[in-house]
Amino acid sequence: MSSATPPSTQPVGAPTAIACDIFCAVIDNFGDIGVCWRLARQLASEHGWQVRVFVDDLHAFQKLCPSLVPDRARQAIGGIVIEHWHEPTHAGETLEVADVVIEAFACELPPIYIAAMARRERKPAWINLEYLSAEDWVADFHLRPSPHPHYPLTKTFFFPGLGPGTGGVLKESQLDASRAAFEASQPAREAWWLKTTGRAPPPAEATVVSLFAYENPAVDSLLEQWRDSAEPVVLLVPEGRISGALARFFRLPSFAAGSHAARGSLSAHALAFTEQPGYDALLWASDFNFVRGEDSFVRAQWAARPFVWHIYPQADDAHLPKLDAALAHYAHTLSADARDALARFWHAWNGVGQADWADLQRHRAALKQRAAKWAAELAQVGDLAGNLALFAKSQLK
Ligand code: TRH
Repeated sequence: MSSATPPSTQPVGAPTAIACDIFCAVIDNFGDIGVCWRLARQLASEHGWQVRVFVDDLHAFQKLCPSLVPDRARQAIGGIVIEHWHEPTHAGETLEVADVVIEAFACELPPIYIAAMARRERKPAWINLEYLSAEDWVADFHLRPSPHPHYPLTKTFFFPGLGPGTGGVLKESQLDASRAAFEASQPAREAWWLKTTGRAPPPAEATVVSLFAYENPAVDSLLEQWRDSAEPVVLLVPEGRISGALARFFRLPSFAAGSHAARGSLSAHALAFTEQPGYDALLWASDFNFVRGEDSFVRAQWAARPFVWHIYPQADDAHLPKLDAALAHYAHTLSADARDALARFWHAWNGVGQADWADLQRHRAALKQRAAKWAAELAQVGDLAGNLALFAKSQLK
């Protein structure tokens, strides 16, 4: 039996591979490093690039990549080099400039690194990877060049998005097949439930909900609605910022990983935060996913199940137009009734109005259908890593 690499894939780290440096400053939570790490893994495994990730917070990183050693200055995981980036001037153990330099979310590159980029005979492709927004203006700004004021260098703005003309969102080439395999395999799902909750899968009539969210005042009423619902609701809650509300509701001192609790129709399991690739199975095991920020929001779309988005809150409610822009893409083919119910619920979950679970559940079948169709539509925009690799290579010619 041959274990040869498929013909289209270049082996990771081959000498001729494109070298790529990704710089990531963690603002908070896990989305900054979550997006960078996912991108790094995909550029390495699917495009054969030689990737280095500079990240300033190895502790946040370790949560989604447990094999990382937080006090190590330089290490390699899965063929990807990880450098602890001591912002702002540090540029790694040795100053090597890559072919493709990705500055994530407008974090500033070390000045000595920029100076070295300018000295390099073959100028690197310099990309500022922006945050995801579904707003229309994104397509106009995607791939706009920005010449450096002093150096002969041009930085290009790369905008993820949900519509045509944007950079798209990250999607691994094997993702749909992995989801289909999980969905098709009863033993795989049983094993997942046992490993993750210590219990067998719930009965078919139960609604399984995953809950990954920031602190949210709407959760108290929602927990009451689930407690009082006619059908059983099984809640899967990764340990984190919403856990305190669960503890209060169940009158427990904490709702740490491994905890189980029940009230009325609601039973809840607190889950350990998994390594990043493991998060998808939680979405696939659930009927309804509550997600947040950027990366889990994208994963919920690929999971092709109805979901509710807790958008990252910004000053002056600047996030609300972004929420509506995402709804405009996602919900536009739903009936007016279903679209309004979804918008009401998403708004309520983001602080505007009252979250009414029964109102949303009335449209469950339509939402389920839409979720699957949307995943197919979104795939038409192309995968971000592929789009980025294509653009970067066009710059290196
Ligand atoms: O953690 P987030 O809220 O991240 C962010 C940050 O706040 C960031 O500053 C902000 O700009 C951005 O949102 C919009 O949510 P997000 O983006 O979903 O990132 C969470 C990551 O954690 C994602 O990659 C999935 C991963 N994850 C795991 O690896 N294991 C888990 O068990 C869970 C629940 C998540």
